[in-house]
Amino acid sequence: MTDTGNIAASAVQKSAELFRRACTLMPGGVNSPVRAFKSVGGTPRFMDHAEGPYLFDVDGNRYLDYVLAWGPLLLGHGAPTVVRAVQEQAGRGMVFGAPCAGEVELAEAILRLVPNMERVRLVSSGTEATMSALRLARAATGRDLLIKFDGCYHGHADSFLVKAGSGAATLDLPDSPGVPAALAAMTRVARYNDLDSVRAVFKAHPGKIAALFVEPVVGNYGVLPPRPGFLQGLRELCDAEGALLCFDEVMTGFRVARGGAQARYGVRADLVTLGKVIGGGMPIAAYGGRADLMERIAPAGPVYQAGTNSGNPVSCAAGIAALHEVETSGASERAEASAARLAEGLRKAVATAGLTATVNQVGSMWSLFFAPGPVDDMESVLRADRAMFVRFHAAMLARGIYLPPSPFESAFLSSAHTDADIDFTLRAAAESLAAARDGR
Ligand code: KE4
Repeated sequence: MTDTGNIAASAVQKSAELFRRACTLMPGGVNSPVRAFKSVGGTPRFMDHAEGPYLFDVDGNRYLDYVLAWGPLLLGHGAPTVVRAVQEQAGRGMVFGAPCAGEVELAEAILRLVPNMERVRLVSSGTEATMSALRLARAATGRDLLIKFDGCYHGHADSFLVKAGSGAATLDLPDSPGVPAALAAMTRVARYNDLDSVRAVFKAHPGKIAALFVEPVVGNYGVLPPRPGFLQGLRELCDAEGALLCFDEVMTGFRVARGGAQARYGVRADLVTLGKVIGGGMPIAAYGGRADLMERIAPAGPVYQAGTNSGNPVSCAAGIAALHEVETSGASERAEASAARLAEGLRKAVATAGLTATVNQVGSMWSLFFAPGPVDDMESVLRADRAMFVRFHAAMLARGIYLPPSPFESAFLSSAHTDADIDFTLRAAAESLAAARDGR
């Protein structure tokens, strides 16, 4: 891309027609709510193909992709080693319903890369991973209650749909109907980056908290970094109260550092959930951690959890190829360097436009909030100017930059984004910030 493209609304007619049909077939016309563009308006773009950092929609428009399927594509779209691995495995067998070597190799790669992971169980989605980790924590401690943080999202299992972020926040449904009140009451909510609010929950429920789940770097309320000492404080509180500390690294895994948040911040979790990057674009997730906990999972122990596609051979092949790149090619570090360069450029563009905005970036995750800094908790996110966000998002989309269609999401970088792509993005951002500022 040499100049900022200009994708007029009329250039999305095929997407509009597909969306019209989709809405007669699937709730909201999508299979995951945040894709529906509800909080930014306009036509969701139906994608036809993708390559490297680029998406191509059904109307032939090209976008620089900063959503990257909500995190999995650390290597960008169609990484050759991943595609070859998928093709080769698919030809040998899509699914066996029996163990295969790929599960062993992927588990070995995960245990090499993720600290404190002595055992791992592969599942098919992040929701399954956190749901299973919670069941294990309740079984291991004999306790029922869970602490989560407002704005954090851990998938859509009932116990986590309380003050949830991501699409639930986007649609203003942080507490979903259909979750029994008695179950929701077992989820106690604290404030991210506020250790006193965590102490208060433990004090109110002594000996009752099975586990504390946290996104160590929040990605589902935009990117919110932990304040110094916050994660270590959670470790100490869980140790003092006999609760398990669970890092939900479905998003932060391999993105905030090659070894995830445990490596970046030097804080040990008892259980870790993973997803996204470990599948290289194919559906897979995992939970794991201390052997004495994981050995309670059936068939080694009595805590039941199962899945038809758990450890799917094609997904494992993709994940092995993706994690090989993480281990050998510095993919995490290259994506982080690009994200840091983009974040610095955006801060300069904001200043040039005479606007107030905060750019948070941790590893290869980043967010731009139209709010004064620091932005590191729910209250500060809610102070952001959402109308400005909507105008900025539309202006960037018109210039061929595909940003998350919600202020409650993280944007990402891949190792496929080049300096030229970043420069193009910054030129588009300068124009888009001015357009948003002037109400254009
Ligand atoms: P899945 O069930 O969507 O595979 O993973 C759930 C999950 C668990 N934990 C964290 C920290 C997550 O970010 C997620 C899923 N993330 C969202 C994006 N914020 C997935 C995109 C979507 O819901 O369509």
